[in-house]
Amino acid sequence: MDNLGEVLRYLRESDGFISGDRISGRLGVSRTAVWKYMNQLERYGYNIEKSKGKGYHLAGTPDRLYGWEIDRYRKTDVIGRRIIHRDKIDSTNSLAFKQALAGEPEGTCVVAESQEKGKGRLGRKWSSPAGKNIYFSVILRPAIHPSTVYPITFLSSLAVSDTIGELTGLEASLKWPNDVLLHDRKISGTLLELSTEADMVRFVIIGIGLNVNLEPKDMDQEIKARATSLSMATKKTFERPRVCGILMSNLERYYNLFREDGEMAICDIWEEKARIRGKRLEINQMGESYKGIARGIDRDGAILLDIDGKIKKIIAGDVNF
Ligand code: BT5
Repeated sequence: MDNLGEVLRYLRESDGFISGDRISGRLGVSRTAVWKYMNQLERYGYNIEKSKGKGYHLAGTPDRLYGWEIDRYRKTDVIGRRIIHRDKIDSTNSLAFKQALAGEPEGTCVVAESQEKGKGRLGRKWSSPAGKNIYFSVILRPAIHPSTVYPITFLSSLAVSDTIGELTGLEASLKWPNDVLLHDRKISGTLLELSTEADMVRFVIIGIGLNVNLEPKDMDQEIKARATSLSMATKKTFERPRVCGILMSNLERYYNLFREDGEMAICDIWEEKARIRGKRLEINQMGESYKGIARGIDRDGAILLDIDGKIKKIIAGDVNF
């Protein structure tokens, strides 16, 4: 894939056409090999104009989340250094989990154009139509105790919210525990899955769904009234590889902070950004409903709810809108 990425770079650098000779000289491969790369690019959906006298010209790029397209925007050392791309998948989290079990190193990402069984928390579904959004999962291997893993969800939401800010200038809001909202509608969710061994985390999978060019007509009835996307909020379309590259970069920045300064640093930033202290909330947990005033986030990611003067610590649940 490296040579293919290089060929694309040469095509993009040249304003008009670039000759087969030049490419073969720069890559140190035959002209027949260059011709084969062009055919390969066409199979991936690139529009290549071929002229006998002038050579090759890149006339169109497909809207696809290929790793080498994401690489153009990704400023990371670890997250995304290997990207597994699929057109269709059951769930990016499931494949990332399998890869991690088989020893895949930290940073590998699974990215898909569509998911047939996109997963939310607690067996819920993540609506994942093709070619519209970002569905991606990254394998992390932090050397931490399982009890400190939960704030990784917060670092993911923070990375998503910074990405939205960078791309649109809009301020997203954070909703406990894993939602990112824009204009009070859900635009992104994170699903954390982990594997542990004795007192250690073996690996964590962060799975992020981010609605990018999703339109109301693409939405299931269930989410129509509650979901939004970057394009719905701004009336613009976005290059998904760019969105993904920026997201990976922000994720790595927060992950480094998590490793260097610990989970509390992440919880503090999240708590501040979510402006959760003092908010009156109703939280559902396993069918029980609790009303109270949020007093903050504990270092394990739990919310501290003040119910008539008594603090209840809630580890997992959903805040009602
Ligand atoms: C989440 O669950 O928000 C976690 C979503 C994680 C999805 C990613 S996609 C890549 C990776 N691979 C996977 O298989 N999953 C991860 P939860 O808090 O339980 O929210 C689920 C609820 O959000 C659903 O019950 C719907 O109400 C709503 N929802 C579903 N699809 C949505 C979408 N595309 N946009 C906005 N809301 C959606």
